[in-house]
Amino acid sequence: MNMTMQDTPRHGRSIRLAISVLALGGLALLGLSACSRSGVNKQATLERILALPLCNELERPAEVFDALDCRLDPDGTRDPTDVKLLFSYAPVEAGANTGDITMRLAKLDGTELQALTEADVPMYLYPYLEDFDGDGALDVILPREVGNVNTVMALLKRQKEGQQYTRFGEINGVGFQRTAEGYLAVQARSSAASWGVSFYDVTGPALVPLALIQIAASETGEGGAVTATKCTLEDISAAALATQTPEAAQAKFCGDPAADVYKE
Ligand SMILES: [Ca+2]
Repeated sequence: MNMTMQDTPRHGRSIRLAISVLALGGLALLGLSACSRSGVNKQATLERILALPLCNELERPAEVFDALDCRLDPDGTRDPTDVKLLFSYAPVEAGANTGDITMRLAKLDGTELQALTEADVPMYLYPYLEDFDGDGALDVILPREVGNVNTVMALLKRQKEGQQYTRFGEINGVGFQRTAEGYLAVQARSSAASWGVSFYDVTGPALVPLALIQIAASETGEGGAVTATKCTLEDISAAALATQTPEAAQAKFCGDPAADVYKE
């Protein structure tokens, strides 16, 4: 499959979102849409899409840019109106250190509804489905790069109305969870003895940082087990500060279960 990425920025971490709704109508989806008019060929298209491996069942690629095209099934059925997410990994030229991953949203008959490109990806990894904002619609978590411990992840949010996805933002951490207040908390390892937990508002059209706390091991017991920690508020947004004092914010965020990073 040839993925032509035009005007792709080759420097920096700039992200290009290429959303083309039905704009690629003449372009073959997996080289198949030209023959998708007849029932027979629709069946063939369906079989070709379903023959792609599920991204979340694939092992992490052994090489940095050696990934297989794959699919995710956010709807999980075989209804013809069901949508599939098809991920293709653009070939990376020798010497290049980033590549592009394109997510295509298609119906089983091959109709392409959207194409969204995650550009300048330093490492090809496989995406998975998770409702990160808790609105009931399964979103896509697309890892961009794994460091020593933390992973940079793009969040592709499924719109509540309609089937489109938008790039919501990017997080970096070991894991994430939603708090009782509906925030997204991202836990990142800062060093061997400290963690950072970032809290985000996920109720708007994009990820909004609210606060960052640091949790450091202050006492260790037998076997290096952490027996006491110190939690401090490192950063807070103006919006979050408008409704509470820094002391109250520190007490709130440090008291959140997401701050229990040393809990076994
Ligand atoms: Ca969601």
